Amino acid sequence: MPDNRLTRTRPAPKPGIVHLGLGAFYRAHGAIYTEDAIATSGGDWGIIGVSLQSPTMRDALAPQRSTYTAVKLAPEACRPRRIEVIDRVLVAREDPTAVLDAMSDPSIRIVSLTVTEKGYCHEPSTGKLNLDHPDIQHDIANPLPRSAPGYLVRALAARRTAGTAPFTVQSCDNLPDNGRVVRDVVLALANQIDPALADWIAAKGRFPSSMVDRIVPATKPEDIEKVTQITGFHDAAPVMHEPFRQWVIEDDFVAGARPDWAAAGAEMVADITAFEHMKLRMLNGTHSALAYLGYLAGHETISDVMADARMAAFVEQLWQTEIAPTLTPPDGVSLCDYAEALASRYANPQIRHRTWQIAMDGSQKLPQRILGTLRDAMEAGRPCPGLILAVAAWMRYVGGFDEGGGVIDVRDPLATRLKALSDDAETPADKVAALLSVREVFSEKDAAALNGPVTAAYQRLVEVGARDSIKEVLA
Ligand code: CS2
Repeated sequence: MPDNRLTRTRPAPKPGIVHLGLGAFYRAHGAIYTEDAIATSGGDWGIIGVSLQSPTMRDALAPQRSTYTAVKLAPEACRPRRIEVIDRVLVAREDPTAVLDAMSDPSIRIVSLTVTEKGYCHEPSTGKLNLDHPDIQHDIANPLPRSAPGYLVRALAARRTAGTAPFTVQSCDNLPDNGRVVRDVVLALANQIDPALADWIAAKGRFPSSMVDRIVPATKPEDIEKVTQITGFHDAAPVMHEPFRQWVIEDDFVAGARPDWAAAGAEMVADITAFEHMKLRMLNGTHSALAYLGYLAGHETISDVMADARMAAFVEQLWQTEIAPTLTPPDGVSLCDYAEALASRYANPQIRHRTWQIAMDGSQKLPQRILGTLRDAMEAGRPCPGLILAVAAWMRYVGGFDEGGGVIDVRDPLATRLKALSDDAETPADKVAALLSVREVFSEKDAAALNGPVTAAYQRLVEVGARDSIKEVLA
């Protein structure tokens, strides 16, 4: 181990939170808000991080006593900061009992999650728990779980048996109404195991929704080098993030117990719906559109995409004529200002956010990012050629070949099936029809409405490519 290895300067606060899914996003967002809240208002809100699958994060953080560097990447400078709010990291696959014990401890009052869309084991088009999911089948039959919903249910069961109040379950994933989604999957799974447990959770549990926002690209090997250069310490797991951050939280916690996140700048509100629609459609919707089209057009990162004037004009058109008209903004927020801020966040050249990274798991993302907007716009009789093109670009992408015939490394829980559907169909029209039949993504009604326009857009992608297809949809 290098002798300049990063380490702690002070003990971690006593834990009050268990966080499932300790990736870069949470370490650059929720963990920093929590550290700031404790610095201002105190409280036993240290964090026990849990990796559900891989030991990588634990192995990187353990030698540095769970501390790490968060680097704020402003266009003009980067600012490192040492984060010390994490107490320890557990690996669920290695020791599920240790995770359940931590979650059952009465001093833990919140279990938060960033497990990505697929971690909820639900059907993206309906939001319902997928009872055929192999991890869910396993978790119904076994007391030591594999899935995030399984951990929540088994730990809540242990608390009920011990006479302890439930913890608050706080989803921090990019899902609409994420509190309701996690509540529904937890109740559906609890009901399979013990209906009385489901009743207890329904009566006593709390599942506040939250809207999270900060652009955090995956940490790359060169980032680790850079952090050593600027801080003098070797950190095996730094996080690189943009300056902007936003967290809007529905203020509904068991016994009102939570860190004073408002002191750190979070917005505590009664209803987050307007914030969440705005963010999922304006930010994540265009992120996904630019990821597929940008990747096909040969752009490596979102800032590269924004440096291409045609692509930048395209995203403006998406915001102004296709997405914003479907939204009612939160009180006091202007969608024009919001779009302008997004354009400069995307263009930040310090942020090397790969189109390939955002393109991951499209089957889980499309419904809430793009398909809802399309449905609303089409019902109102407004054409959406840009978003239609984005759906066609996703179909082209999951077919597995880029425009030069190169193989794409498609990461998606449905990747094999999507590729087979595309490969087995002959013509563009058949490929589009086959992909529209994937009911986890497209409802029957969506598929019928999208078939004609998406087929036409897909055809153009094949004939002229992504950049010229974009030119054709620009007004
Ligand atoms: C991105 C998000 O990877 C993706 O799908 O769209 O992670 C995005 O960067 C964040 O939601 C920004 O808050």
